[in-house]
Amino acid sequence: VSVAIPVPIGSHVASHAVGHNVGHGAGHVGGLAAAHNGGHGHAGAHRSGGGSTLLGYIGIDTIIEQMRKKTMKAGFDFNIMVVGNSGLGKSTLVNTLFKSQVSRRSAGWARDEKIPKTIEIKAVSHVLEEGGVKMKLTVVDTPGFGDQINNDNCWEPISKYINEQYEKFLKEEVNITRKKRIPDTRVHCCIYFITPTGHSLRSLDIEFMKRLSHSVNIIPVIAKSDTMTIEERLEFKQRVRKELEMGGIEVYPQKEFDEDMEDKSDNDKIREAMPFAVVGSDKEYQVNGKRVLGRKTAWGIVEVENPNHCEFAQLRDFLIRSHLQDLKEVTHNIHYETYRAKRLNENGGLHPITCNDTQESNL
Ligand SMILES: Nc1nc2c(ncn2[C@@H]2O[C@H](COP(=O)(O)OP(=O)(O)O)[C@@H](O)[C@H]2O)c(=O)[nH]1
Ligand SMILES: [Mg+2]
Repeated sequence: VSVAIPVPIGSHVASHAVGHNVGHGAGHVGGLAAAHNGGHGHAGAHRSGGGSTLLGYIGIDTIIEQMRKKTMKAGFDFNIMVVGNSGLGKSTLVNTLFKSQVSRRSAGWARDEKIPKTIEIKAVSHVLEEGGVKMKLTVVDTPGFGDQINNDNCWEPISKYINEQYEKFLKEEVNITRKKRIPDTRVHCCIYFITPTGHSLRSLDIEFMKRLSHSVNIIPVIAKSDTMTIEERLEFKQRVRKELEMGGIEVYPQKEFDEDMEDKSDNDKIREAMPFAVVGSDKEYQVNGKRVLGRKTAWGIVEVENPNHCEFAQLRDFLIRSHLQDLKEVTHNIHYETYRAKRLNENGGLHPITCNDTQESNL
């Protein structure tokens, strides 16, 4: 790893502390030299220069701040798909995750309404902002999945949708007048809702995950886990993991994409805890003087964000706070790349794809 050129960059701790705190204020309140070094985890690199103050600070580490500013300005896309039978709490969970009405609740069957014959695919976008960072969140809902008597091939329209987004991106990418920033509608993660039967996965579950695990990041969750006891949950989780393994199904985070030992040990913990047994709710209750999201039952309140009650908080932390960027990267570098390679191969080159859809620029 070490580079063989011994350039004496010099210890710049002093000058850095005085002159280069500008712009770190927002992210690092009270950003003194110590906190700053600690915060970025590069204190070691600063000190390794050997004490020469001749050259002083160059400012390479300000790339982080520069990137932060750009990211804040540009915002980013995050596209999440939910799949599972009706009534498993998909819309509720998405709203719980993002603490807002980003997903419409199923209205229930009206009197003369028939069960839909096919799977509808609905994408709804919202711009959410937190700490000055804008996220364009698109929730792709798949009402009707698994609701028919014969559910053969019900993964097909979903697979088609996922590939269509790759195709759209590819078309933009190979355009001669391509956009500076290609709008990203690719599905970054697919949350698959497992019915809390306590028995085993259904063939529909296996079939879906098997078919799609190579084209999208699948995150299975046990829906409505408040309907199971702690023991039942543990046993069910174990069984699901075993069945996934027996079926040769790799869900996200996939072992083969761990980049280093740190990744591996972080992701091993996730893999051992999967599938997260979740509870969703958009109602608030007062518990010990604090307002919490929960479900009120005859025997008490199930607190959605209490790790002793369910694994919602673990799912949220994993999905948003630790792996959001990785979900995007795996989608781009692995799933999209696979699609792209296949597509360009079967086309024998780029040309046949570019011929339509170029009317957007008004040249
Ligand atoms: N017991 C329980 N009920 C839930 C949970 N999440 C949602 N529900 C309820 O289940 C019903 C269907 O929820 P909805 O989010 O519309 O399901 P969807 O069809 O999968 O989108 C609603 O009455 C919700 O209040 C949960 O975690 N546990
Ligand atoms: Mg719904």
